[in-house]
Amino acid sequence: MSIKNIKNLKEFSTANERFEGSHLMCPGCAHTMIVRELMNATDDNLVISCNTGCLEVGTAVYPFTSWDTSWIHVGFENAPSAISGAEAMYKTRLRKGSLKAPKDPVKFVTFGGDGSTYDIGFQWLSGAVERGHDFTYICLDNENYANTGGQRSSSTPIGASTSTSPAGRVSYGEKNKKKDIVAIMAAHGAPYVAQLSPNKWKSMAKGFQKALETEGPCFINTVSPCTTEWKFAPKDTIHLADLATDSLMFPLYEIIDGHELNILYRPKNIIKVEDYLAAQGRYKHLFKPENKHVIEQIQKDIDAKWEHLQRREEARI
Ligand SMILES: Cc1ncc(C[n+]2csc(CCOP(=O)(O)OP(=O)(O)O)c2C)c(N)n1
Ligand code: SF4
Ligand SMILES: [Mg+2]
Repeated sequence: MSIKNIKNLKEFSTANERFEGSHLMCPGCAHTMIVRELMNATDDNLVISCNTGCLEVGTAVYPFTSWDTSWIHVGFENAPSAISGAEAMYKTRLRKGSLKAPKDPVKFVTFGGDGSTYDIGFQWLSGAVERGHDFTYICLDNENYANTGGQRSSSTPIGASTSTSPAGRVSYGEKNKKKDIVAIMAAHGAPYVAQLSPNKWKSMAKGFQKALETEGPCFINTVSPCTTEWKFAPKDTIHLADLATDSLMFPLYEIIDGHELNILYRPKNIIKVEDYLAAQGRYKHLFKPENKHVIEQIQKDIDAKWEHLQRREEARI
């Protein structure tokens, strides 16, 4: 693989223009930043499949496309199956000699939102990883079904108000804890699994490069602040990602071969989760006195998870 220069942000951010700025995503949407970070991290030929969601709907409005790569859209849930077929066909044709190996390698990538990844498309993702296809799956985790009006998903954190877990007189919002998709994918024994965030662009680019270089199925969960459903100003997207990583609401780490865990970012000053929550309209009801216990619970869960990750890293288990 050809590794791009990831030392200089200016050079990196204009390194590869394979994803056009013209699209219908909201201003400030992190999905597009994450896609650009992937594109800028590599010169490899890319075959990309997309589940239905904001990214697909906003970047492929017939007869236009924002993608200057091979790009497949299938259903809401089965882009991992589509990419499995493309990857298997590519390898078979190379083996049989009906296709000449290109100068730059071909890499297979799938993008899915949390709705399609954690919930509705999970079985297709699990199957593709279990079969061992050589591809990288990137989940754009904005913690809700944004494209259809901000419904809860199993990635929605406890306390968030969504259109199907609305906060009000009788409810503080989402009641269930977020599913740990990183642990679930690591438990498949995938060779490379990570959680990355676009504000830490160097570690995100390195993680993408590692995944593309690794033979076999790789899974990356990315934090994707959603200006519309998290309810913050579009100019603050990266600030929100900073608050997410510095409060450890989204710890950044990788798991290799299902067991070796490395923490990728240790904030110098860990901030209270309150600061992260206060920056978003979807959590504003938590600051009423009767909901204080929810914030305390979220902080407790974060502290326990951080402790667990550090112990796992130290113990090398
Ligand atoms: C099988 C099926 N169920 C539901 C839908 C409707 N649908 C289209 S996009 C979407 C939400 C996508 O949410 P997510 O995967 O989190 O992506 P986001 O839009 O948040 O990036 C839904 C429910 C569909 N197209 N197909
Ligand atoms: S609703 Fe959210 S995820 Fe969808 S385009 Fe807008 S900011 Fe991006
Ligand atoms: Mg989503």
